[in-house]
Formats: sequence, structure tokens, C-alpha cells
Amino acid sequence: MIQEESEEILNELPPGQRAREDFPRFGLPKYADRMPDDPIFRGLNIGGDAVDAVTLDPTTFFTASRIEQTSDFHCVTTWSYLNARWSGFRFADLFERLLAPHLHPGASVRLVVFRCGDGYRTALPIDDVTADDVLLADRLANSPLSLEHGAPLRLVAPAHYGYKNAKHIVGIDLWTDEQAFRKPGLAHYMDHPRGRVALEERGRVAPGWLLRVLYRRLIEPTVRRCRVTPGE
Ligand SMILES: Nc1nc2c(c(=O)[nH]1)N[C@H]1C(S)=C(S)[C@@H](COP(=O)(O)O)O[C@H]1N2
Ligand SMILES: [Mo]
Repeated sequence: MIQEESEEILNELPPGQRAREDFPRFGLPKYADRMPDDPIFRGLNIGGDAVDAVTLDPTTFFTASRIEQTSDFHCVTTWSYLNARWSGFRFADLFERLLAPHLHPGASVRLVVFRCGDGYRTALPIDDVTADDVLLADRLANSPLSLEHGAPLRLVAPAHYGYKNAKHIVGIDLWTDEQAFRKPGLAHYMDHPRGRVALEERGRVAPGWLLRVLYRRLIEPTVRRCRVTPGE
């Protein structure tokens, strides 16, 4: 009896999510073939209206204290990969130590935009991205992060859908205006400004329960599309 109850708690997933055994490479079809060919971290290019543009070199970056974190990963299309073992640096620490010193006097950051090596971009409000469980990770499952999963550096924001968990980060922009980032065209309407998993904030316009049903069909074709075949 007791065992059954605890099992239920262990298997509890956020609304509409289903666990899968593997952790597939995933993303919009547009990015499926656009993987950066350089897994080496060459620094971060910092921009946005809250700071003077600056490049943070790798040596500065890796002086932060390393965090190990086991967390669940939830894609907006409803698949979840449980207990991913990440290693990296707490975003809030990096922000305080490396980014805050470059802020214009009196500027208050409201929005953080992540620019990626494959052209992908995504944004989160500052309070969401400075939560304790948000990391910039360079390791997964006790190995260096693979290109498939976002080498050299990716965002891990477990409370937010996968599409906020930017891979191959090359730049970070700090904006004083919460509306500073807008995805082009129709993508804007699918991009929830926060994308919190617990509240099923899958998209900006359509309700989460509807998107759940529509997105579920896209999982398998997308997994096949994003799969990296050796030698390619
Ligand atoms: N640079 C970049 N980051 C990205 C994406 C992408 O296509 N490019 N896809 C997002 C989506 S929709 C998901 S679900 C996760 C998938 O991460 P994974 O490939 O490690 O499973 O990455 C997110 N971050
Ligand atoms: Mo996703």
C-alpha cells in the first residue's frame, strides 16, 4: 500500500507530459540540420540595451563554482526526460559576478535573450532565469555536453519548456524592456513569454490543453528529423 503511494508520487509529471526512456535531440525542423561544428567554448558575446557590449572570455567564465543538478526536462510537445544529470554554473551567480559589473548605471534588466550558434534565439524574464535551478550547463550524464545536446554550453531551466532551454549559446543580451524580443512571423504566437511547465504555458495564444493534443503528433517525426546519423 505504502509502496504504491510512493510510486505514484515518483511518477507524477506536470500536466500533459509523458516520460520517455531516451533523451532525443529535438527542435524545430528549421534547426534540424544546423548544428554548429565547433563544440569548443570560445566565450560569450554580451549585448542588449542594459550593458556596454562586451565579450566574456572562457577563462573568466570557468572561475565560477560548479553545480551538479539532477532535473527533469520537459519539451512543449509533451515528452519529458526524467533525472537528467547536468553539471555547469548557476546563471544567477554568473549574472551577479560577470554581467552585473557591465550594466549601465541605474539600468534594470527585465529580459534576457539567448543567442545560439545555429541561429536559434529565445528569451526569458530576468526573474525566471535567475531562479536557483537555472544553469548554464557544459556537462550531461558525467560527460562533456555533446553537440546534439547543445555543446559547448546550454541553458537548463527545468521549470520552463524545452524551447526556453537554449543550446549552443554564443551570446546573451540584457534588455531593460520586457518586450524587447519577438520571434518572427507566426512563431511569435507559439512562443509564450514565460513557458512555465507547471502552469502549462505552452503557447502565447492557444490554451495548453489544445496544444498538447496537436503537438503530440509531431514528436516521432521530429525525433527522426533531428536524429544525427554518424558520418553526416
Ligand atoms: N540552439 C537551439 N536551442 C534549442 C533548440 C534548437 O533547435 N536550437 N530547440 C529547443 C527545443 S524545442 C527543445 S525541446 C530542446 C531540445 O534539447 P535536446 O536536443 O537536448 O533534447 O532544445 C531547445 N533549445
Ligand atoms: Mo521542445
